[in-house]
Amino acid sequence: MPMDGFLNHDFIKKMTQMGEMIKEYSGEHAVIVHHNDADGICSAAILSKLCELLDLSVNLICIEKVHSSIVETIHNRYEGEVVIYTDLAGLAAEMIDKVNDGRCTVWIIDHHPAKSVESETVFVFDPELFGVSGDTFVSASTLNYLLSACIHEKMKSYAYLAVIGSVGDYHDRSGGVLGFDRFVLDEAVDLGQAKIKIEGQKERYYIQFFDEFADVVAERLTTLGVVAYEKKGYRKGLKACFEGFDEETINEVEKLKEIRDKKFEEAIYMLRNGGLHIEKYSQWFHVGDIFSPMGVKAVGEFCQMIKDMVFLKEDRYILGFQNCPKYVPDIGEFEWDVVKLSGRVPLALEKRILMGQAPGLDVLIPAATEEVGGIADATHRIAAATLIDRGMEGYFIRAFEEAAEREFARLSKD
Ligand SMILES: [Mn+2]
Repeated sequence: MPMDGFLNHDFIKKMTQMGEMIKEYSGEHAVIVHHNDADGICSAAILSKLCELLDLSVNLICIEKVHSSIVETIHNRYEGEVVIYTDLAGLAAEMIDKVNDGRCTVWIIDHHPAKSVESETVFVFDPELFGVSGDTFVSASTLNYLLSACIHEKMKSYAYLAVIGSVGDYHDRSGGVLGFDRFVLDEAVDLGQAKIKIEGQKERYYIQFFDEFADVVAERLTTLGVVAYEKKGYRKGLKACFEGFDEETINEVEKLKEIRDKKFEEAIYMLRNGGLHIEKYSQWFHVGDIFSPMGVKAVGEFCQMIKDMVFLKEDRYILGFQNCPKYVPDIGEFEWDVVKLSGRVPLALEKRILMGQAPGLDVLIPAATEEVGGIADATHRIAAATLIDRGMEGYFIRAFEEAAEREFARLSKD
């Protein structure tokens, strides 16, 4: 099926325009700022390959969250060049434009809910701006793959990376990947890069290049990127995208998983012993530094893991805070005092959100974040994250509760 088969022509048109813009870029160097999970790593791998084919040398910067001081440092260091943000920053275009102040050309290629910006230098390419759910139908890897493949024919060899990114973001949660992710999966199958296997009620995608299933590869990449974030584990993940995994790396992943599991057990113990605070709409906790040296995506993974455990209330939003380390491996030390917040929902509440009976985290978290002057960045309906200043946690919870009160009242009126 050609891509024209998809209904959203504006989206396809924008992709072609964006492709033209990238092809015509006359610089010699590009900076790729990417997220540290499987989707972010695969996105960076796809884009760096494209840059290589376009004769652009590349600097890769892996960050966990977009923050104005990180943006400031990057744009200072690479003034006059092109900075590509991927698998993050969709909602941060305005802040980036302000900090950038015309210094760099900025391309934001993201699939999280986004806000576009009127700017001469900052361009946002995000399916959410066209009414296509980036949470369900397009991973950042799929987006980068489609864009890259329309710029350079050789990029078709990397369709398998898009499949891994989609699975990494759980876009197969309904039993198989859908929409644009599906389109790319079909392409990978046609090109002999992937095979679809049905196990029970669910599809699994066998990736020829890795001689392994996409979910297994995605978990390895995310583990390297998150648990070994401080040690730049994502670099090993990026390398594996083109060279495969050697035995040493596979063993390292196993050790990292043990570290993660132990830390998570400690946190569960803490929650079961008074660490969980119950509000009217939410249940929340603060892990402080106990997940260190894991990156702050750990608190999101932790929320995901515990969300249906019996000690949690099944009708309340789960909110977890983790202190952000001051050290960003690819950039250096930062003078900031911020906490990461991750939100998830138990299954019963998830169903109500998806049926439109309860507000999603994509509404509540940005609303509460704005109240405390933070930056909501990656927010989906049933999974979301944000950064706020340390010390504002209590205010955030209050703002979240108020937003929930308001939104539930609105929904019951409709
Ligand atoms: Mn993603």
